[in-house]
Amino acid sequence: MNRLILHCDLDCFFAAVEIRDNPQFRRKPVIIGADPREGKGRGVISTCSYEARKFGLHSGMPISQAYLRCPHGIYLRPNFKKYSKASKQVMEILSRYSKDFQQIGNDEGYLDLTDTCLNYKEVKENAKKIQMEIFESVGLTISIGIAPTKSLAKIASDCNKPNGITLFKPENFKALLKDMEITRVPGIGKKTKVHFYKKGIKKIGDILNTPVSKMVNLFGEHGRNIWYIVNGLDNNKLCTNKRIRNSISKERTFIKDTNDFSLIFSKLNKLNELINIELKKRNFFFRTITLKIRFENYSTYTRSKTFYNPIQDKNIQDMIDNDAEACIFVCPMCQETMGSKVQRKGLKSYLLSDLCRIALGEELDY
Ligand code: TTP
Ligand code: MG
Repeated sequence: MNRLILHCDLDCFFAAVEIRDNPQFRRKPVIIGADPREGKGRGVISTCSYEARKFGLHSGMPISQAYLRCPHGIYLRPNFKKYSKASKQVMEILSRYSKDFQQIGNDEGYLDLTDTCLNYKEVKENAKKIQMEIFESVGLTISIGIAPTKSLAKIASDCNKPNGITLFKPENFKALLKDMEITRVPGIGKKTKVHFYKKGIKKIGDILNTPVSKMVNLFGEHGRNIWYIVNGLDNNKLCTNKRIRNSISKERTFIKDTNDFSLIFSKLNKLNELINIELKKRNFFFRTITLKIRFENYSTYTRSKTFYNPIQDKNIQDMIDNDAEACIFVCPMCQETMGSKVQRKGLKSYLLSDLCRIALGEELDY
């Protein structure tokens, strides 16, 4: 029996919440992220409305570049409390449509309706009901992909954004996929794309026309996984466990580039204090510390350290200080420029992950 999997993904989530609450922003380029400071701003775009995307703006783009392309846009700082509330409301609605529900991040989820719906007509009706209910109760639009596997459903939900419903049936999905860019496939990003292009694989059809053995020869196990995905043969189940929070992070961008290490470390210590307060408040232990640094050209490096036992240690400050130093000095960019003046610009963040609660087995819901 073919499975009926839905992938539901809110449209331009953060921006859509702001537009919902400020109808005067409708049909305007709305950009959520750092303050653009008339082109001199630091940081990046979190997301933007579809009108802003017409100017080439997208998540992760430096806000200064966004301002150059779209100076008349409406630039807003994120309001996470509001987004978190909307996310919870949406997830609650989705979870009512099937006991097999998996939330991904704050604005996506999978539903398995194989046991609930008899045919495609019914599953489409359910998708429409979901869209209506979310629009009426939360005021947001959501795009839905329906397919026999999770990965295909994810590709499908992206095909008719915003507010679309896209159905891939076992008998037609290959024909629908064949002319699409390979970057539509989960697992092929900008970097992987280059390797595929070098071997002449540009469209999903090129993968479909390549034998799996050749995909393995060319790209190893990753090639095999990609081949399985586009052929609808990956059989990943939904992980229906309650979401467990497994990291806490804080990050800041300096207003001006800096290579003043005392300033960098004092900022890092402040972030550390904030994280420690949160750890204590929630009674978390952790095993891994990750540091992230971003340079003036937006190249970003992360370095992690994992401890054998979970810790929640007052002296963690020292460890973080030492690791910060290690992190900064192992950055390839620093190694390249060692000896000459190192342009270490803008320490951005660090996070603690692999959190454990002191009461073993207890899950944290957030
Ligand atoms: P996405 O679902 O990736 O993006 P989106 O909902 O804004 O747009 P789309 O219609 O294409 O689905 O991410 C959900 C939210 O997560 C997004 O609204 C803002 C946040 N986010 C960031 O803060 N930074 C990022 O780099 C990305 C990708 C998302
Ligand atoms: Mg989304």
